[in-house]
Amino acid sequence: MKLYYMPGACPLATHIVLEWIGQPYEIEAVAREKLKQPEFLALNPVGSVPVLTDGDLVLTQSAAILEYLAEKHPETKLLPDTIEARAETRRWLGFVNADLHKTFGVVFGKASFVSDTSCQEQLAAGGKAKAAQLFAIIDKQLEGKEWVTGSRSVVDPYLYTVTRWAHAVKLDLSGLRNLHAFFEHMNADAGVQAALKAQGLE
Ligand SMILES: N[C@@H](CCC(=O)N[C@@H](CS)C(=O)NCC(=O)O)C(=O)O
Repeated sequence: MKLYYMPGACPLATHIVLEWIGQPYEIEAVAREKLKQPEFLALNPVGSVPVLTDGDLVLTQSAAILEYLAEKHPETKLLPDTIEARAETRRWLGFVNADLHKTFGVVFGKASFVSDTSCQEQLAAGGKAKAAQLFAIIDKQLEGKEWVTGSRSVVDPYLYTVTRWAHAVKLDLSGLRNLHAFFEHMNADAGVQAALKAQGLE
């Protein structure tokens, strides 16, 4: 099994899950300029990471990859047993992937949406404001919980990854004490620390 990644980007969530699984795997860093070159586009026509290969399987899209790993390793219990609990996990996976992550796509990728630099700044500011609203929602969900859904799941490393981005863009998360506690608890996790170290992010 091999994970293609860029340090600190969304594949960090998959990387943490691979650590939690505890089976051998490989990683390969992809330079940003290589993403849109034919060799990498043959793996992922979108030209983005993560890509996970497992034998003949070439899988893209974080949510699909995370669910694949959880289903391949049911012993990790990263997806729960009942259909109701799995639906709840997918709800929060969708929230992090399609709402939070996508909003950061606007902040980090502002230049790909508009060429005018003042419009880019406006777009990034709007994205950050939207992200702050979304973090407030997940902070509420984390009330009284160590993990987003109450038990450890594929959602947690993904939320951890996007929370790192929030810190990188100096998003004001003060007051979101549940999110802060979650972040500290993830920072102390051995699998998280191993993935950060492997990506040169300690
Ligand atoms: N929908 C994809 C989005 C992947 C994505 O946005 N990857 C980013 C890193 S977090 C990337 O490779 N960006 C480079 C680019 O799109 O040029 C997923 O959920 O995996």
